[in-house]
Amino acid sequence: MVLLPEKIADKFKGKDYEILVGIPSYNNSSTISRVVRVVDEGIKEYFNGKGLIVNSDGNSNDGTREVFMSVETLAEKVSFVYEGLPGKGSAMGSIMKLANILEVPVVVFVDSDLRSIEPWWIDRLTRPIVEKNAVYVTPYYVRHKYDGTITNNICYPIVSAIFGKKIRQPIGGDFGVSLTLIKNYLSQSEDVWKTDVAKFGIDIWMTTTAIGEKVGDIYQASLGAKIHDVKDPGKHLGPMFSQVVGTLFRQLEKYEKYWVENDRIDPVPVFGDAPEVEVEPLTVDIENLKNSAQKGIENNYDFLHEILEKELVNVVSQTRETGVIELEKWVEIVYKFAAEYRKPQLREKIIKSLVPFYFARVADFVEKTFDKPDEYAENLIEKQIETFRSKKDLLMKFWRK
Ligand SMILES: Nc1nc2c(ncn2[C@@H]2O[C@H](COP(=O)(O)OP(=O)(O)OP(=O)(O)O)[C@@H](O)[C@H]2O)c(=O)[nH]1
Ligand SMILES: [Mg+2]
Repeated sequence: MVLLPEKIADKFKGKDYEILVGIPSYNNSSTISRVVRVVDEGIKEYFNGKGLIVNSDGNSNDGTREVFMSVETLAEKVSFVYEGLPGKGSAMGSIMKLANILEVPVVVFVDSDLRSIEPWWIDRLTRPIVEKNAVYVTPYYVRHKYDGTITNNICYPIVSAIFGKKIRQPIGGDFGVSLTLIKNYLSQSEDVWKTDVAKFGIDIWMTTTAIGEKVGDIYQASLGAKIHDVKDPGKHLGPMFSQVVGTLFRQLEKYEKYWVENDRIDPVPVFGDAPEVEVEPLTVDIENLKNSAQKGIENNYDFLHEILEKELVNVVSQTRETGVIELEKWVEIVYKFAAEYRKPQLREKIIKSLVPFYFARVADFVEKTFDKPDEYAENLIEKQIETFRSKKDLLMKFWRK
């Protein structure tokens, strides 16, 4: 359970904040001051300064909290170290709890490594809630074609094709959330805070809960470019993949009724115009990706043989040989694993042995888009949704077995 010392809330009670902006952090001293400054400007411009800026930190050892507190702001600020499992989700959960105690009508979450945040992001992320009837606003930004590989290869397609809401950045991290939805999140089983929801599973959990609970409308906020501390998928994203996808699979199980019956893909309105932007370069070590894929499959070879149907076993040996996997086979593997994930004793192994296929999928995507413009890559990502959608029957078949 994410606990927030009541006394932190006590200090800020009765102040009638119109907005609370939560910033989770862990060793972000070099980037957090810009985030705080810009957030404060946004609160000044769009909420007359009547906001609270909250830093929920994972006990950083680089002075992140001190930097946060040292920025002079019009809005009030508070920084604390959350309790609970270490991770982004625990940080966010404690912010939710504080917002709930203080009854702040709208909450914005922004990452502390953002370098492209602007004051008007605050407006874009909140106006659909304040002026329309949205309960949840996800970010809509331009990213480098190889930033967001977990988003592009699994989260965006499944949220669209299976959960039925075309949300381009379901795990973007920068969200607007109404108090109504915050209360819904906090009414869910406390046990979720003992799972990967306490870590990087938080974003996909928030998005799929917002969809599955049908609390109200969802919007996307046009934010321009996402520029942040980027990661090479093959080197840094394995653990994040496990946490995000493990949570996504659990949510498929939890909201089974919702998606089994749903056959639509609803567009989700984008609020605001897209400014002209450029993204920063990002290099991906493709040989490393392929090697990690091959090695990972080798290490899980017996297990993969055990759980996969005859047809998919061929994919295993093929991917072991080449280090890449094409889209169709990737979708089949993902669906099979999602269904098998419901067996508690297999969970850990399932996710661990899916990671090398994710590396292989990214490697294939990089090979096919390497010398192509971003628009070409974006089109491919869009097309993937059709494949995930056309194979929904296969997911059902695996699911019912
Ligand atoms: N409090 C806390 N915050 C964390 C922790 N891990 C990550 N965060 C914060 O969560 C936010 C997002 O983390 P990043 O590492 O930038 O991940 P990301 O941008 O979602 O992922 P990529 O798109 O893959 O780079 C940042 O503000 C981090 O400081 C943690 O263990 N504790
Ligand atoms: Mg980041």
